[in-house]
Amino acid sequence: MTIAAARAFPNIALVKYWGKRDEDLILPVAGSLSLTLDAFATTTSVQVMPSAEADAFELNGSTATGEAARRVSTFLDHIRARAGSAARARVTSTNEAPTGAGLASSAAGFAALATAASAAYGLDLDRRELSRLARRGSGSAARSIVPEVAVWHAGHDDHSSFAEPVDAPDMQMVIVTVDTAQKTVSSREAMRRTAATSPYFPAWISSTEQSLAEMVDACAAGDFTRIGEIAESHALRMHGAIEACDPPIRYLAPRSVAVFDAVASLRAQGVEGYATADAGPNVAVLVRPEHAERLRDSLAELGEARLVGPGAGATLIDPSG
Ligand code: 2P0
Repeated sequence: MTIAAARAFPNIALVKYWGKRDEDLILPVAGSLSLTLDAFATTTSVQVMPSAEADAFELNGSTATGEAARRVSTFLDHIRARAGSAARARVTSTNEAPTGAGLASSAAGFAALATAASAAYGLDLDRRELSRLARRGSGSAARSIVPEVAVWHAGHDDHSSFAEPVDAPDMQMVIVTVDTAQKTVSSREAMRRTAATSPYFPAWISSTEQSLAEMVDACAAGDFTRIGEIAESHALRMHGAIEACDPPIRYLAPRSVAVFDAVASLRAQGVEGYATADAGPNVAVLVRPEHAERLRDSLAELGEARLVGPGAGATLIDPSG
């Protein structure tokens, strides 16, 4: 095959990935666990072009240059090395996430690219191999290969660091967009700074290992309340470690904090949701399916609130469609 296309969705971590132990292989300091969404898809097609002199990357209808294009080419180099090919490729990608909402994620992007490009270069990879490959583009992409709830095992080398599905109870999420501005410090840079300067980083690693073990048990037990409690406190620990950097980084905005407070007060009224936030001001609220619409309606005054459910892993689609 010389042309292939794939679709993948972003994921929201309930136990977060924050910090690398190997920058080249993208091995994390600890494992993580996430929910793949059923919205904000990225669709990517890859055509191998044996006579082209360079890779070409088009994102949302515009030719990408600089860092974004370099990351795609470096990623294709891993696939070319494995496929024994020197041929360049044309990569065309579109994502459905609203610009700047923090969901136009590298996770969906590299999961779709890994799936499409490996097929276009003639590699036949199973899901575990695709997860390991996607990880080389962006750590969190390892999880977007997997449907619904994924655990990413930290591992100790390229072979042992991959995501796989875990059983979990039914859960939904409300994504509350409080700010659409681009973040000022990338996750990649902020992870480095946290590892190098945050006095809380060693505690972050050990507490993440403990949270992950507890989270995996809570998922297996179908204990939604415990899953939510771990997710919310764990997210605030990540932001605590990040805010303690030198110079400091703060991703949460006053309106993000207002959403956390509103979620706590809704909980006291019997609407069971738990808030989490990534490297930006927008908040994702994990919610029991039976409480989802009420939670969404209650949070709509604080930002655009969208209800999303568990989604599919990365899948090949018809390149002509
Ligand atoms: C996560 N984030 O677990 C955490 C929580 C953001 C906050 O994974 O450097 O874009 O490409 O491996 O995957 C964002 O990190 O970083 C991320 P790289 P990535 O979802």
